[in-house]
Amino acid sequence: MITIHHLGVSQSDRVVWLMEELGLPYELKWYDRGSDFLAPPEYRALHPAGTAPVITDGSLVMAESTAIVEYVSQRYGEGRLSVQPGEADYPHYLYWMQFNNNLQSILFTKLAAQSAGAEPDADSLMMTTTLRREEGIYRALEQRLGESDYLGAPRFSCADIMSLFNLTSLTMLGAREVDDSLPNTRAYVARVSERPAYQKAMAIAGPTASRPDA
Ligand SMILES: N[C@@H](CCC(=O)N[C@@H](CS)C(=O)NCC(=O)O)C(=O)O
Repeated sequence: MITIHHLGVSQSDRVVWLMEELGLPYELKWYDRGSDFLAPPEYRALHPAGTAPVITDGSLVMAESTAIVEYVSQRYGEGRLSVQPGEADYPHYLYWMQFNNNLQSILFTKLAAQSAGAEPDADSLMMTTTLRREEGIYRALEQRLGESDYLGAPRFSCADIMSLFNLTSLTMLGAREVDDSLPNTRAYVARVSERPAYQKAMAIAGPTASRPDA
């Protein structure tokens, strides 16, 4: 059985969501963040990358949520929530499976520049590029969701599981709020958040959940 090593208030909640969508059994092992809000030493010891999520599956220890989600979907979910190469929307699926890391690299570049003293609208090459990329990625999101109810295909897929955290919880860390300026994205967040498996997963492991034995 897969063990999800869940770090509180983190994007490892998407692996719980995936398992609930697929109706697969899993064990949840909960780790609280330290007072510095970072992963505790026992979490960082799980995998050399030291990031959440991590899953274990027998002797396999796996990090990086894009890889984990596709691995579980293909190996245990018969690819039901993946988009297959023969499907028309396959290129969209590949693109939107990268949205998570794409957006977070832009966000963290911006936050790093700001914490080094740069003004949000400073006229430096790094800030100009970062702000342009940030604007571009939300423009791409709005355009895609104007054409399709879901990101990776006309139906719900792993690309949606990968992306929602960035439009909800990540705003706590400075990501753009999904407000009236992003109407298609706003409607999408409302639509996807209604899914029973999402609501169940967030009750178990979402940002306001606490460890079951607490
Ligand atoms: N690209 C990675 C990002 C992982 C990541 O940044 N995880 C955060 C939690 S949301 C983390 O490990 N934070 C704790 C720390 O760095 O100490 C993935 O999708 O798995």
